[in-house]
Amino acid sequence: MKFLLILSCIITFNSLAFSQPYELLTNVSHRKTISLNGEWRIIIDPYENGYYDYRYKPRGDGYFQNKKPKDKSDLVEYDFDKSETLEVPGDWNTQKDKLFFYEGTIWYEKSFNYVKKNNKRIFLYFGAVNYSAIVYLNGIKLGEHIGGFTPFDFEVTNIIKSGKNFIVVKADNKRLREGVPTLNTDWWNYGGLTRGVFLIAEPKTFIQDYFIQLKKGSTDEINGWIKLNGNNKKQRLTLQIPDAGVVKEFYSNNSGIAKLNFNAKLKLWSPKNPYLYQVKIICETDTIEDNIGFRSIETKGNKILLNGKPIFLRGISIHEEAPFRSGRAYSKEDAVTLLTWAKQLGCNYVRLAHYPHNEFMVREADKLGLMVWSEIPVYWTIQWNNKGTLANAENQLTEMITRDKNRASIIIWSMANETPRSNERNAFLESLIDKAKNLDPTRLITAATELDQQGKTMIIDDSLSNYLDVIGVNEYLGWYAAKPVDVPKFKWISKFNKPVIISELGAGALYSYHGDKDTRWTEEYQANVYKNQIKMLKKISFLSGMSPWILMDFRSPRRPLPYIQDFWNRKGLISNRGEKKEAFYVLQNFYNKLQSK
Ligand code: GCB
Repeated sequence: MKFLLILSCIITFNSLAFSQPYELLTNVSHRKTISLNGEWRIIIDPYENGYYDYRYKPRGDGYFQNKKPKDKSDLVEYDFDKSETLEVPGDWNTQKDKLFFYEGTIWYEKSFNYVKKNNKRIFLYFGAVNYSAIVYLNGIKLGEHIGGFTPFDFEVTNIIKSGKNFIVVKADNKRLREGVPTLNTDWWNYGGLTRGVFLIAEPKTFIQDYFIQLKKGSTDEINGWIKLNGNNKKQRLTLQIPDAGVVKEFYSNNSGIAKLNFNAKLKLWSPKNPYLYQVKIICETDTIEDNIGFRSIETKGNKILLNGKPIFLRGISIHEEAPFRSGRAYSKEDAVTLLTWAKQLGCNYVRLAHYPHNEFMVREADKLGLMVWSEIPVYWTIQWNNKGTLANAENQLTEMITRDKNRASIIIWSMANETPRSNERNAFLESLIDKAKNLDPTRLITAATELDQQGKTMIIDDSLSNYLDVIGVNEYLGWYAAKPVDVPKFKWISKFNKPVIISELGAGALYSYHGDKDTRWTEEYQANVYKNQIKMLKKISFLSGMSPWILMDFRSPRRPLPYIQDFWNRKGLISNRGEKKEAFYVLQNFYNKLQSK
């Protein structure tokens, strides 16, 4: 035991050197990758036996060693090679019945062959692991990551070998009071390696990241930076945007950063013309391409301006729930299905709730011309006084913005959803807002704030709004409060001269359950709520947009009502099997009329 303890100390100490993910590589789909997707071996480990010893200390000989008995008398109490499998990407809950409600640790193992090239640096990239991950390659700990919806990577150049290698990941989706999100959410806690896993090969000095966007408020001045990673930091770089006739040269400094600032005559990206330019960055040691749209987004009084002109956001909220098969959505096909439904509804905008969705969603939104609200899971009752919680939220925010800051579709970063008023909350969120503005000075900042109700008057007065560019409010008149028939009688007051988006409204209905409009859960009831909401919304002069709740039914442990919910939140305008409910057409009709105005 003593020996084991010493060994475990050495390993824990050694691993500290690698304990953080590497700086994030962006635009992975345009890099040289080898997919590690497919079948992974798994061990279900509710007691974390593969991690802790019987004194609850991290074991030096944990499952990450992927051990085999040395001889016939050797004791090894696990065997990945004989264990069951799960598909990656994919949540575990919907792949095996026994894992449907599972919350805890599952170990994933993947063996693969690799041919090493001397002049390359190699990175191991995870699209997302919910919620926390500890990652090992060939028995060596690479690091840990917390947060279930954002990517991370590790440099493995010196650990990966030619020949056989194995990766082990301890994925744990235990909910935590101090977590982001915290214990309580209204969506399924899908666990596991929910997005793709890739090896990325790069030259010794490579283009790690870049920010190529129009300067705030401008429609012809590109402002940004390119960042090189490696020893050869000072280089000559060329930026080409062939369709705009742009060929510009820059020099990176000692830190590998080249600042960009130049004018260009551009076709602007908009929902009507979602034009994406091919952008090429070339340095002495590397090149990378991307498809980038250019547009400006600002506010003026209570209006949102896209490319300098007021625009009303005809939106819908979307969870990352897979259409037809259910489970966490992860593929391009999932993204195209969900966003095509939004287009059919007449949307020019989607709210991707309540966490950063996979990259296909924002890339497809770019192509389809849908503006996007993207948010982090700072939801309900976060521990506002906990510094670790704030650092965790800041990290998720940083990873979201780092991955998606070049997507024209994204116009708004959201910091939080329905968080209770307090000074501590404001301080926490102000800190996130500062961070977001620092990382990306071009986009608007929002949050779904709290409302006050006095009789039939709704008052927008949450002091958090002082720090926001656009105010989001969720209201469920006709469902959680007030009768549908009374909804049009409600008046709205805002204490702020800022644009307001109704970021949620809605009602539940089981597809094909029919009755009169006063019977809960019928399609008629839901449609009636939408009709009355529309009557009310038309009268709110300062309204700049809306994203009713929600495009498609989604799984939630808070929704047990037998025969109706069966653990689905039924507020979808479309059922989980892809069937459109009556309310879909009510909203579609309203959006079509708005468009033709
Ligand atoms: C809300 C939450 C959302 C819930 C929704 C509901 O206000 O923001 O996450 O799913 O209400 O259905 O109650």
